[in-house]
Amino acid sequence: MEMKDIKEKFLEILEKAKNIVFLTGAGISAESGIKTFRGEDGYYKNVSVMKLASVEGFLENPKLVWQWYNERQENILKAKPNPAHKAIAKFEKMMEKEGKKVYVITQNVDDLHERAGSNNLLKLHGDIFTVKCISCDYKENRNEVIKERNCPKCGQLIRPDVVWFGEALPVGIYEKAYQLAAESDIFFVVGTSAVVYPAAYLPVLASSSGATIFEVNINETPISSNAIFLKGKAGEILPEILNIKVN
Ligand code: BJW
Repeated sequence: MEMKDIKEKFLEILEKAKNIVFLTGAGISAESGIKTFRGEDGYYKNVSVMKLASVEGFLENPKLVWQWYNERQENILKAKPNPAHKAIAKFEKMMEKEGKKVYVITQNVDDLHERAGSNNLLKLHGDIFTVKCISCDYKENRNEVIKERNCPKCGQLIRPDVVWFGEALPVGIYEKAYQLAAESDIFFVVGTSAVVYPAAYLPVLASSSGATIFEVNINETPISSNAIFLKGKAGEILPEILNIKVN
């Protein structure tokens, strides 16, 4: 389908739509200079996923895992929201005036959607600037490179408050995401390889509940055959399809 025809179809569906949901992944932040996980230049290219993103990996080598998170925190602090984050945030405000709701469900632990101005945001995999104790209930959020390694309450190790493999998503967050997907009329899948569950289940659920799926990615994914696929960079495609001017 040509971009012109896709835009027409989008506008036609949008007219009747009440709930529009965006599921985003690492690819949406790539144009802000943040690496993805599974790409050619991705974080998991040289080091095993389980060494960096599992409790077992962390307990085996907390120094290595913390070094990775500190580098990422530093990089995110320097990064700025790109036209894709901005277009979604502007679209939310624009749709609000028409009585429509726009939600973002992100797998990203960066804060670029917040900084772009998205308000209805669910973070499935946690937040890189929050730390928690592996033993007690200590938790703290600080927008900086967090260098402490031990809990000020009990002295045990502290870790990033993110969701690693084998861990449950934050309480109530998946349930809310599930509900939003089931109630969506339009469901955008942006910059995710759609291989990590349960996030990858959301577009499937949305589609089986009757939503139209639009996917924006530089490569096809397991979702593509079931979606209107827009091949290209999120920062270029989203402003165009949403018809939003961003600076
Ligand atoms: C562009 C672009 C541009 C580039 N424009 N596009 C069902 C089936 C099979 C397995 C499972 C299942 N259910 C559960 C599992 C196990 C597991 C899993 O999914 N495994 C599969 C990988 C096989 N899932 C879990 O373990 C989850 N937990 C769980 O299920 O718990 C159950 C439980 C219940 C109750 C009690 C206890 C347990 C947790 C998953 C956690 C994932 N965590 C990570 C790390 C988060 C912290 C951090 O950031 O450090 O999340 S892994 C990593 O992958 C990160 C990401 O959020 C996630 C997804 O990656 P994403 O965003 O898709 O990035 P990439 O790199 O993969 O893709 C980037 C894409 O962008 C590509 O497609 C590019 O083409 C594209 N792109 N530039 C547009 N400019």
